[in-house]
Amino acid sequence: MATAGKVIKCRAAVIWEAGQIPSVEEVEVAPPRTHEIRVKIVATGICRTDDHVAVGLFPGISYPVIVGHEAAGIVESVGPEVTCVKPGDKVIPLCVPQCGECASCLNPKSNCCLKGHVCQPQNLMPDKTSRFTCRGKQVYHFLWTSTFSEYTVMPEASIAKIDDAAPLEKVCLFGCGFSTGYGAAINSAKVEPGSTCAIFGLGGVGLSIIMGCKTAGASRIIGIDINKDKFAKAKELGATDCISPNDFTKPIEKVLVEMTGLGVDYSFEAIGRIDTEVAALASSRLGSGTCVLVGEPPSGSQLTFDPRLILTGRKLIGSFLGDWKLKEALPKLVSDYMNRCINPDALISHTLPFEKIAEGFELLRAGKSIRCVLVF
Ligand code: COD
Ligand code: ZN
Ligand code: ZN
Repeated sequence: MATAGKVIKCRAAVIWEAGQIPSVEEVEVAPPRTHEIRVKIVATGICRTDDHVAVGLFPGISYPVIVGHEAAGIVESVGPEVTCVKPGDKVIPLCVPQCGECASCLNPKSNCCLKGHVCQPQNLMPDKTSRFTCRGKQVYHFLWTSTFSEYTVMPEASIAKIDDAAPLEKVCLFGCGFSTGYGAAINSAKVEPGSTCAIFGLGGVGLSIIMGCKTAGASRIIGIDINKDKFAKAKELGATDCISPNDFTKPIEKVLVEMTGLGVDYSFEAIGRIDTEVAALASSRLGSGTCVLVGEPPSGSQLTFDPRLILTGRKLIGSFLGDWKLKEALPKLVSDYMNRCINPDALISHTLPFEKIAEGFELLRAGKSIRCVLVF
């Protein structure tokens, strides 16, 4: 392309400091270096984690920063030694990389790539420099994705090539929310046909867990949320019951045990709160239930609970980005979408032009959106 090897000036949303929502600016994006790829982002969803950075709740972040990690786009140019994609390919950025070489990538049971942000918190490219500048200042990267920019640069490990026919303004959700929730049910819990499930939190992630439970053949799927506006969509996607803790005087775990006899076979926490994590564990079935933690509580939180809850046969497990090895899993998930086996389209409650990103953040904070997709 005519822009290959050159600095590109384009729109991006910069968070200048914690406590500010992203502001749309003109930024300069340097060309990709060795093993890097520059991508034209076509569509990007807003995830709660992006807001955590805006609010200042995400650990280890340097500002100014460009966030965004749930997107789809087209390769504009590639740096030296890139082999996995070429200009023009449709791609999804990976907020958890798959380098293919580290101990986690070589372990079939783990997707926690040791080069990723969880193991090595960093706001810069692997060579410790940034490709972004704005108003003469260096701007930091986020999760090696920074998709709230019309053009962004990412390492080869953080990109998956997808079907040329995929609609980018829809499949962007595979980059985070849908894959996180759907995989928690399918891969982490391995929900079985005929089982009972409880999902705490009916945001985009919780609703994707519901879709996973339904696909796996669960017979009863109970959604729990304090915002009853979420119930209609949860039922449309497969929840058989929806309840609000605010409608009961007794603890919600007691309500769930009474509803199911001994508790649910699988409980999921998709809120990111310590109290609901303990409630989810206590709602799982005595002797055989599994509780899956999906939501990330504020940094520094400590989980405490009566150990008898697990000594009596319950299992407590965690799920990280749906336990997918994303580089190899995303092309298949997108194929399943193209073959109409899975369909997260219903999660998209709003589609806005990129310039209206502040409105997208307001919708998220007001609990009015499930997923807001921004299109460039
Ligand atoms: N009881 C019941 N429901 C509640 C409560 C409560 N006390 N508090 C909030 N809720 C509900 C809200 O009304 C809302 O409907 C829902 O919980 C949360 O939904 P959202 O829309 O805010 O968030 P999601 O679904 O987009 O994501 C939530 C997670 C907590 C899963 C997410 O922020 C997270 O922590 N992800 C895990 C970490 C991870 O995998 N990160 C990868 C990159 S993001
Ligand atoms: Zn996310
Ligand atoms: Zn790795």
